[in-house]
Amino acid sequence: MVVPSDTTMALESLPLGIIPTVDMSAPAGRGELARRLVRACAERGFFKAVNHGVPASVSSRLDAAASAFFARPARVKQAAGPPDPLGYGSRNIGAHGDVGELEYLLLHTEPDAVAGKAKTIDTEDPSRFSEAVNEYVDAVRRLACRVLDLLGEGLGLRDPTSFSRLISAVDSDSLLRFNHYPPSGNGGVGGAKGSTAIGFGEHTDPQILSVLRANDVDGLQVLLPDGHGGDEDWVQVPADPSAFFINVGDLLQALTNGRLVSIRHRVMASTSKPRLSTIYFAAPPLHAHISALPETVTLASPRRYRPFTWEEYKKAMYALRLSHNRLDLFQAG
Ligand code: GA4
Repeated sequence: MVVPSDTTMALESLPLGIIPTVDMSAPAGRGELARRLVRACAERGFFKAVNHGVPASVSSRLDAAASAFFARPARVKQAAGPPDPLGYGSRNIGAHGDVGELEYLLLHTEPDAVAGKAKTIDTEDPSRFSEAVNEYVDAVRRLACRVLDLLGEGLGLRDPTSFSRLISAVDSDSLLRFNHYPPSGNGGVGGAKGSTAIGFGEHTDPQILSVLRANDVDGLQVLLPDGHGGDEDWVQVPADPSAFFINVGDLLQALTNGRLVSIRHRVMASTSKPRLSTIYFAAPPLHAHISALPETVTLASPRRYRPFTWEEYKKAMYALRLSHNRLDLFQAG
């Protein structure tokens, strides 16, 4: 047996795990962290980030604001809707008949947009809500930028900040989503078969990167990229309120010419306890041109998608069902 004497080799051969866990404090150094992130995003499109640097107080303040909103009477919540596409919604997802066992709140992360919506969300003290959101968005955006810069480095990009610059632009089109899944047992819609009720149907996220955090209730499942779509390929992601779950979005798949993969995921309704999750969808400005970075296009790996703008992509996504494989429409050819 050959034992690698070189530490780097030994670290690189560490198993990825079905759900890779990445320690963002970089105990093995920045280079190794970058390589591990690339491997996780290329082989799974998904990882769990621990020691991520987002203070627990920032997350709990946001959770308190979201829980207070969802605890309000239906009539009050409806004043923050309907989702057009932003705002409060219940059961209906998008405009083409997709439904799930949840209620949600979708916000644009631009501070003026948050302040405007906060008036209908926390009528007593709108600034309490908008401050909690702005503070959280700043912290998760920083985390997303760090991940994207490390991916840029790990992929050997001439400008490793190419991805993070797109999401940190002042006119970035990033969103924040709160999902509240009530228990589906006790005569709920899921009934006796509660665990088979769909909370949020399978889909890929259209943006660049998604950063999710949830309470201690399971439900999130990911489809392994090399799976064939059978039920056995769905992997349950055990809940961990102290971690962030990060996935590659369609745009990052396009920007890396398919090197990093946008995975399909879904949420199954829980039978006993409510699940609360918050997702930051890091997106570029509407006018941003999305085209595979030259370093990712080679003879062996020719250009897979035609260039498009985020605005164009969004138009297509809102015209389609949740589970549609939207990137297929943008294949080069
Ligand atoms: C999926 C990811 C995000 O939650 C979201 C969703 C959006 C919506 O709820 O308005 C979409 C869905 C998501 C993709 C296809 C369209 C649009 C619902 C739907 C059926 C906010 C997003 O950006 O795309």
